[in-house]
Amino acid sequence: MQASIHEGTAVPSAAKVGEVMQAIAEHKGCGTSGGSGKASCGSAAGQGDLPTEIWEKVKNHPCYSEEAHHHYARMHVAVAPACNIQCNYCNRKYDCANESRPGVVSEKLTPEQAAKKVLAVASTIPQMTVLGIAGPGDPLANPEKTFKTFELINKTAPDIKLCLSTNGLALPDHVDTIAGFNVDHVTITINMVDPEIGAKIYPWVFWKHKRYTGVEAAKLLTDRQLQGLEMLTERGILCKVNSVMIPGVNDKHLVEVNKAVKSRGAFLHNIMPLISAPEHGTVFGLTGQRGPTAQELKALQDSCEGEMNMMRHCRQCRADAVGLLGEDRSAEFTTDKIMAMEVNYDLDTRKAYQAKVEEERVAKVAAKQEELSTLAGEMSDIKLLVAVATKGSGLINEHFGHAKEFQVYELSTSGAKFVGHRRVDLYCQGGFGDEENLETAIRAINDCHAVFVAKIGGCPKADLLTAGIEPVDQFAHEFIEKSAIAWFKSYLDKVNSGEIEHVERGDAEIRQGALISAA
Ligand code: CLF
Ligand code: SF4
Repeated sequence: MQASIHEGTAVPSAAKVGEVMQAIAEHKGCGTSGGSGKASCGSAAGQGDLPTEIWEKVKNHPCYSEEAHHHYARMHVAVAPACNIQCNYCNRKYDCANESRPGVVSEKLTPEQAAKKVLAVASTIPQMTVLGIAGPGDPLANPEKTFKTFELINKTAPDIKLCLSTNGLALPDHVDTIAGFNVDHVTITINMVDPEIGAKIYPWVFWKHKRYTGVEAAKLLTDRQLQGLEMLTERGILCKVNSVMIPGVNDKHLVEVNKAVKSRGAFLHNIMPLISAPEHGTVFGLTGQRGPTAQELKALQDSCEGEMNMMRHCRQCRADAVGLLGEDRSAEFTTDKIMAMEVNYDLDTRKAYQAKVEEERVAKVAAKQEELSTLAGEMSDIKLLVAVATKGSGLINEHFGHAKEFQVYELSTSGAKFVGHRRVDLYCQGGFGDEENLETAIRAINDCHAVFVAKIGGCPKADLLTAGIEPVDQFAHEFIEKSAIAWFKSYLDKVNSGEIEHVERGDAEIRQGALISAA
């Protein structure tokens, strides 16, 4: 299919692209939103040191801006079933509504069904700003379906940003088409730049009617991925690189990957944990390959942060995910339901809603800055983690027992910095608490000093305290960062007065049986 070229998608001049990419390379802070006063690309207080054209692209993209992910949603449409490579962490053979792993979806869609679904979701969820194609296979191994979907959405819902995630093998062949469709955001999953390491991750790739294996396959893949990355950044398209951290295979090597992708103009690096269990039926699951612990993952992300912007809020979404990152509303939008739905796509309503969201963001950032000023002059090396139960909007607005995940913030005299999230199984089972799930939830946040909740019952409170984690419900329905900074200030006061002694916490578990996605 020949892509239609839309107005306004002209390739910028080389000089302009050079300026912008230079600014990207120098920019730090996206996805970290620290309280250090350093600009964050998710900050509603301003665009900081970001060029306006980049700011416009990231400010309401939930994956490219950590701050935006509290407010804006994305959706994926599963129009791309085939894949042209095999990853040892992927099995697309079966679906489970409670699990997400590479390629797991409930329904595959035609481009026409996908376009209808986008309109249905956009009418129901006005904060849905981004449509991504991320599988269940590789979007560029299914170029007709992928680009037909983009064409239809460009026509019917032009305010929605288009996003694409690929393994990169076919990328160099499609860069011009991607640019022609005004796609501003492309993710490439790059797990290695050394074919010897790649041979341990990819058993084969299929290229120009031929199957390649071993080091030869990995060499072909890495060459094509890096070529595609360079071609995209030359055209001013924002590129995010996803890497799966596989302990003992590529964990140490990912520092080198980070340098390689930064030098080619990547905007953001997202290092995700391998989630691997035998029941997933993947090669790594069946051979007992473990994923990283929470501390191992954070240490690697921290070590790469000096080099470039790191994403830490990825939820490793399903290929048909709908909603805010961390929530999944895909069951509300099955094909049957969409066909029966009265779709009322109203741009004005969407804009009005988003204007309200922007007001909330400004208020949130102002509250954080005000609280941060109370830490001025504090001298302490203490850094600690806290967990937060939230339904979104940057508020502590979820009950402990209803939380499906906890967001994790690092607190220091620099402020509150989002550093990750932990998925957990529901503790509250409607009238009673599941003790086993409580234990796994505590293990998931075992590296945290406190957990901030809107409400919590007596039993879990006691168990958390026994585990050394302070349940904090005094900031119910208040802003997360402002509250966390206020709590940290009082923690420091208690340490300084000798009322409590600061102790380091242990490691935490990343829940197995969550998901991995090609996105
Ligand atoms: Fe989807 Fe990916 Fe676009 Fe986001 S997801 S195609 S960039 S709109 Fe986001 Fe999901 Fe992580 Fe992907 S949280 S898996 S990074
Ligand atoms: Fe293909 Fe993605 Fe699965 Fe890898 S993870 S085999 S690229 S669908």
